[in-house]
Amino acid sequence: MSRRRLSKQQRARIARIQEQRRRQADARAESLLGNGDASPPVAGRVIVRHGRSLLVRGPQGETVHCLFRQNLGEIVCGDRVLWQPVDGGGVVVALLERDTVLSRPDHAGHDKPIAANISQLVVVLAPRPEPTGFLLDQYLIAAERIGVRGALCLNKADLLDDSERATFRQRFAHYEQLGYPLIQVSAKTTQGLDPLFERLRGHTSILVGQSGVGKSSLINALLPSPELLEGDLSEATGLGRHTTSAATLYTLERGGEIIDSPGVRSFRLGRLTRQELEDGFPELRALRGQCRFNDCTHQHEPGCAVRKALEAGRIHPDRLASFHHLAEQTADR
Ligand SMILES: Nc1nc2c(ncn2[C@@H]2O[C@H](COP(=O)(O)OP(=O)(O)OP(=O)(O)O)[C@@H](O)[C@H]2O)c(=O)[nH]1
Ligand SMILES: [Mg+2]
Ligand SMILES: [Zn+2]
Repeated sequence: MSRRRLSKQQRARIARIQEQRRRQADARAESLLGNGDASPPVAGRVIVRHGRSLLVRGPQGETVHCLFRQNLGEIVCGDRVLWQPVDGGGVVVALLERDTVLSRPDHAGHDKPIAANISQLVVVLAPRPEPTGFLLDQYLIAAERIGVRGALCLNKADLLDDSERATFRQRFAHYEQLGYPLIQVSAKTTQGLDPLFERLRGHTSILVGQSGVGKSSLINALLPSPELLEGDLSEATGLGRHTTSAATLYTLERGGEIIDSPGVRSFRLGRLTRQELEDGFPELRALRGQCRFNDCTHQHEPGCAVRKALEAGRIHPDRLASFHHLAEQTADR
């Protein structure tokens, strides 16, 4: 039997089990609602989602475990909802409109939301694991596309001496020129946290990046009581490490909200047209319409404003390389 056939059967089996669980969850939610005293629904904010249950923050800041009606679609961390108090918990009965949503395509190419109602995306980088510029660029394009601020946080400054620290920062200095703030910190020593607090104030920010760069450690350092982070929100790996398994929202005492997210190896953007891709690069967007040919690929065409800017040092070669790489992936459109 071919591998493919087997995995198809497995997929069908998984789909059946999921559908069964979905129906069971729905039945549970409905029966809880039926037993309730029909008090009016209240507003809430989704703190974290674990499978078919949610931790929701209510109007008084209290948290309540909620089931949800399964026809509401994908509910994620940061969502605003209406929930109905029932015996020992709640049932989410409505999903309110989102300001923004960060998503990524699943295996089938459908957009899957990761977090909602964010206003800032902070890409966390560290000397170890070695950063990949391509991943960084993909995240910043996602931020541009959903219309939220992008920023870079260089963590683990304590691993570097003064000159290495300057070199590391210099490596990303061109992002600052593009309007993405650069903040160098150490979650371990808490060095540099004040500028980060300032940057987070007034925003709902999501921390994203490779696994192990220190997103959870940073949130730990930013929160007054670190123990808030532990418990069921992160799971221990065999290596004695904690790796985040679900996006989780925290409120900062000094203002703002911050979402921890599971680390990734890669972040795929959905299908984008060339135009949409160019819009994701502020430095390319600024040159819109200035190439001689309006379908210029910025590779070898005469009169290319982008190549001219590259030669003049106004566009970083790595950024243009990312663009070409992504343009290839998104094919001919
Ligand atoms: N030296 C040093 N180590 C750090 C710092 N921040 C985090 N670490 C360490 O880096 C490792 C990974 O930290 P995490 O906070 O779990 O990283 P993460 O980005 O949340 O990882 P995922 O949840 O898997 O995405 C841990 O061993 C931390 O102790 C730092 O500023 N300096
Ligand atoms: Mg983590
Ligand atoms: Zn061009």
